[in-house]
Amino acid sequence: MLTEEQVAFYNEHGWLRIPQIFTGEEFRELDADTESLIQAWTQEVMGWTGPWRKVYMDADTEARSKLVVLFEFQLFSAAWTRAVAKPALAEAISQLLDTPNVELQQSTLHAKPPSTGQPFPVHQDYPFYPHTNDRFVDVLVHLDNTSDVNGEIRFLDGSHKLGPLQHVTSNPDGTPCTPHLPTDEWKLEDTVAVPAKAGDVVVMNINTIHGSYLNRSDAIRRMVRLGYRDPTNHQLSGQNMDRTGMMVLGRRPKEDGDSMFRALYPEQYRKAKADKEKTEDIKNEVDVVAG
Ligand SMILES: O=C(O)CCC(=O)C(=O)O
Repeated sequence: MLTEEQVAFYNEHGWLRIPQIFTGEEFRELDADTESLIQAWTQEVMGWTGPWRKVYMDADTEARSKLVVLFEFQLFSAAWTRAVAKPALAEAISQLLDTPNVELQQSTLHAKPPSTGQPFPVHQDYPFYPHTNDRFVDVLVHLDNTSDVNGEIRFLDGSHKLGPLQHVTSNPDGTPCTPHLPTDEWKLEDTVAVPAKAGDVVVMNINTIHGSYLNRSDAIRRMVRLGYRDPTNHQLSGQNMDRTGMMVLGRRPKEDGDSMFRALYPEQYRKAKADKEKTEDIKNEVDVVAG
């Protein structure tokens, strides 16, 4: 359980480090599974795109900069299934979201390869998976110790209070790029460094502005982001839209007009509803024409 001071710190600053949530054999299993999943399923990719790359990196670094990504860890490893539903973690999230019900929305590995691991431009997570309100917490599970050398997470303190901000979403030539905040207005230098130990988690509000520097060390820096929400906080678009998440605490409340079909298969539900409305529109038109 978090203390009142920890919850108040999160509400004030928009982030919180919770030490040693994963320890001992549990941590060793996560560490080993992550390593084996990276070997089996991932490849190094160029990573996030956009004009920020030329501001954050010189030409040579930019050309070499890489990222390793894997989504939905709990679908690849039983140790991760247990980890995402760990009761102590779920209880802590429930306190931060101020809800008895907690739903997992996604999980994403961001691993920065040695020497070239991509920096992250300052951004909010909101544009990647917008929701109707900010009862959404991102949990960064640290698999390695982090510091200035390997690119620890950094926050613009208290920035969650600004609410969702307009992000840059296209390159100068009009092609789409990864959402990030304009580099002339929002600077990584203004952020607070939050170094952490392997096994710690660092949590943040969906609207907290954050980023990180390049990994300059000779070892990989691995972090798994777990997104949790109050199940009545509905997603509007983006990553994992229309995927029903696993409940890790409490129960899914039934809302007005809800049904089991809608809760289990939101995409099919929306399509079926749109088809029905279309059919009804056609029928209405026919009725009008037929007089
Ligand atoms: O892995 C990092 O350093 C930053 C991750 C991040 O920006 C995110 O998960 O949204």
